[in-house]
Amino acid sequence: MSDQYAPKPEHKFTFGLWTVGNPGRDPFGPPTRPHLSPVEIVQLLGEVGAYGVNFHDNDLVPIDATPAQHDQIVKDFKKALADTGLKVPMATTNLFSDPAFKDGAFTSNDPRVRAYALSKTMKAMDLGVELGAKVYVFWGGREGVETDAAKDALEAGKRFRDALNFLTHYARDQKYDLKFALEAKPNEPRHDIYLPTTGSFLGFIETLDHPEMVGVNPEVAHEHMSGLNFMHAVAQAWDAGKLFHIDLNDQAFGRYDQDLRFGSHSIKSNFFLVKFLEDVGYPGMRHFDSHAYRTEDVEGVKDFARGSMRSYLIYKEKAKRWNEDKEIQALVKEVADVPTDGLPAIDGYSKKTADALKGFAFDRIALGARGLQYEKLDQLTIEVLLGVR
Ligand code: DIG
Ligand code: MN
Ligand code: MN
Repeated sequence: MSDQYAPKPEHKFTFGLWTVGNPGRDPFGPPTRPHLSPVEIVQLLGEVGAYGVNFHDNDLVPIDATPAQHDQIVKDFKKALADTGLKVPMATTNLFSDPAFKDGAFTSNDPRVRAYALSKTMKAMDLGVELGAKVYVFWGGREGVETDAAKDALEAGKRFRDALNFLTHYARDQKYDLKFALEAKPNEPRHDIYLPTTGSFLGFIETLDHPEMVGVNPEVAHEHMSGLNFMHAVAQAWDAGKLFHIDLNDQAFGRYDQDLRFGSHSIKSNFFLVKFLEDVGYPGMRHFDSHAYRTEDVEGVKDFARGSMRSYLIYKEKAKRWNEDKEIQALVKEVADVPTDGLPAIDGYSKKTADALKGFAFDRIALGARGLQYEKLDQLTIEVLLGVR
C-alpha cells in the first residue's frame, strides 16, 4: 500500500546543500558527521524523495576554487542533477562566512567590501541561473551591528537599497528570469541585523527601483526569534503578492536560531501555516532550511529529511480534515452569522455611509455580551491535531 505521506515531485519539497550537508558543528563543538560532497548530497536528496536542491555559491564551489576546479564541480553537479532528476529552484550567495564580510557585505563601512559583495553576488547569480534557479534569496546575515556607534542606520539602509537596485538592474540587463526573495532575521550572527522581520522587508521593497522583481523569503525560526506569529507574516506577504519563497523549519521562542526539523516543535502554528499555504494554493517551493540534531549520523540526516516532508504532508491532511469537519465549519460560520437588520451597508466610503454610521444606534452592551465559542472551536482544532477527530 502506498504511503499517503510519501513525498512526490508535485509537493515541491526542496533542501539547501547546507541543510542535509550540515556536519553537526556548533559553537561548542566540532563536526560529528563526515563531510558530504554536493554530488553525495544530491544523491541523498534523490534517495529520500526531494524535488529540488538549493545552494549558496560556496556550498557548491569553494571560495578559493580555481577556474578548472569550478568547471569540474559544476559539471559533476549537473550530472548528479540529471541522474536524480532533482531541480535547482533557488540559489543564493554566501555573504556571511568569509572574514571579508565580518562587518557586513552590502552595508559594510568599507567600499571595497561593498564592491566585492556586488561582484560575488553577480557571479553567484550567473551560476544559479545556469543551474536553473528562478528565485534568488538574499539573507543579510552580517548586515548589522554590535554597536550603533559603528554605522549610521540610515546610511546602512541606503547602501542595502543601492546594492539591491544595482543587482535588479544587472538581472534585467542579463535578461534573467529571476525574482529576488529577501529573508529577514532579527539577530545572530550580528547583535542586531538590519531589516529584522518579514514586515520590515515588505516596507523596504516599495522603496526599490524595481519592487515588482522583489519579494520575501520568510523563515519560521527567524520570525519566532522575534516572538511573532509566523503565519501572520506569511499572510501579509501573500496579500502583498510578495511570497516568492519560504524557509520551513521550527523554533522554540526566545532562543538562538535552532533551524529544527519542520513541524517538530510548534505543532499548532505549523498546522495553521500549512493550512494557510494549502488554502491559498501557494505555488512555490516548500524549502526546508533546517538541519538534523548534532547527535545524528548520515542515516539520522535522512530521517530528518524524510520527517520534514512527511510532517508537512501530515499537517496538510489535518488541514483538510479541519476544513471538512462539519462541527468546526458550523462554528466558523456561526461566529460570522449575525443579524445585521438596519445596520448601514458598508461598501467602501461614501458621505451617505459615513453619516448613516455616525447616526446609527449601536447596542454596544449586546455586542460585548455575545459568547463567541472560540474555546469549543479551539478544542475541536486541538482534537484534530491530536488525532481524535
Ligand atoms: C539562513 O536562514 C539563510 C541562509 O541559510 C540562506 O542564505 C537562506 C536561504 O534560505 N537562509
Ligand atoms: Mn535560520
Ligand atoms: Mn533561511
